[in-house]
Amino acid sequence: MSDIPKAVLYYSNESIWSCAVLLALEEKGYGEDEVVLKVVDLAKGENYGPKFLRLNSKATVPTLVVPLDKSLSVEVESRYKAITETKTIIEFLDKSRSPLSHTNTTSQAPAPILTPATIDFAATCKFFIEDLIHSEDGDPNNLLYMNARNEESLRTLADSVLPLMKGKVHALNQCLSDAQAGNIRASDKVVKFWTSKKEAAQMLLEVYENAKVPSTALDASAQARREEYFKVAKASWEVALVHVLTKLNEKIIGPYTLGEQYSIADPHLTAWFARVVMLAGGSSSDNGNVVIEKLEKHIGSSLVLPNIVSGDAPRTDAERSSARTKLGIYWDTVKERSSWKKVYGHGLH
Ligand SMILES: N[C@@H](CCC(=O)N[C@@H](CS)C(=O)NCC(=O)O)C(=O)O
Repeated sequence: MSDIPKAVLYYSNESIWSCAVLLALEEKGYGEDEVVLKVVDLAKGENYGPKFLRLNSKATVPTLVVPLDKSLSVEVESRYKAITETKTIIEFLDKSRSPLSHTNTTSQAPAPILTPATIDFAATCKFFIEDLIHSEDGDPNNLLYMNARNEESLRTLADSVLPLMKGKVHALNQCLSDAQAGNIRASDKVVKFWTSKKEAAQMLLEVYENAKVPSTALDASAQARREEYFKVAKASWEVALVHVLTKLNEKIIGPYTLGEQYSIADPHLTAWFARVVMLAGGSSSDNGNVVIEKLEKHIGSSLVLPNIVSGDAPRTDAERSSARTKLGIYWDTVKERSSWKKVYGHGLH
């Protein structure tokens, strides 16, 4: 069995969408030896190297490289394809391990089907994943980079994101100079891609590098860039994210996204929510009420999540959880699962 080509997950622990896939692997009962895990160091810009770009031209993790169906025997030379979107990776993982397909596994864990069985639920699931959790308004990486709306929080943020941003710019500069010197071969398209990524990263880098300088001591253009940064940060946290949180709190059926059963939407929502809570100063030991309070405090008065009014239809898990909002109940419910403990047991990331 060890000779059979295995799927390889390229991931990073710091990557929120990688965490969604790690949650899904555990929920689906994949054994440790079924998928090979390979770390991609984003702080060293490993995702931008030509080798990784050949797998995924968007340079993102998670990326799942799977042997093609017909190459599952050792005699046939293996052929692979790369799946480069979290949504598609989780769908693939859901389909690839079913109660009837335990052939290549050492895991005895059940293989629940996470994809909704009805057209209506499939549409609702798609709405949660695409229109809310993976929407531009809720982009957790943007929320990370824009997690400062005043000078004090900008100084704190810079301490945590500077190494990553510097590593990224350094790696992109290296790729560009290697290509120019002819040390590596890169198409015009790839050079353009590196250049645009570098420019975007450099703009943020400049704001973080100046973080310790008071506004009054900045030159006019650096001051304008900081003002613009705060404007975008405010819109991201106080308008766009509030919209997504409010919709989620309204639409989650409860206690899980689609009701009583854990579904394919849940690894996405759990990872997304854990990241947003972490950015708002929450921790893995907080309960559902505390994380909502911390979110409301961090975001400010624009976030008001309505409590579930007592007298609503009784919900078993809601009764078990003391949380007062649907998102709070969601937090308390997913925290009990082994997937959560495996991925976030040592803290949010
Ligand atoms: N749409 C992609 C987004 C993946 C993504 O944004 N990945 C981030 C980490 S969570 C990444 O690889 N960023 C690399 C970089 O910005 O350098 C998905 O859903 O898989």
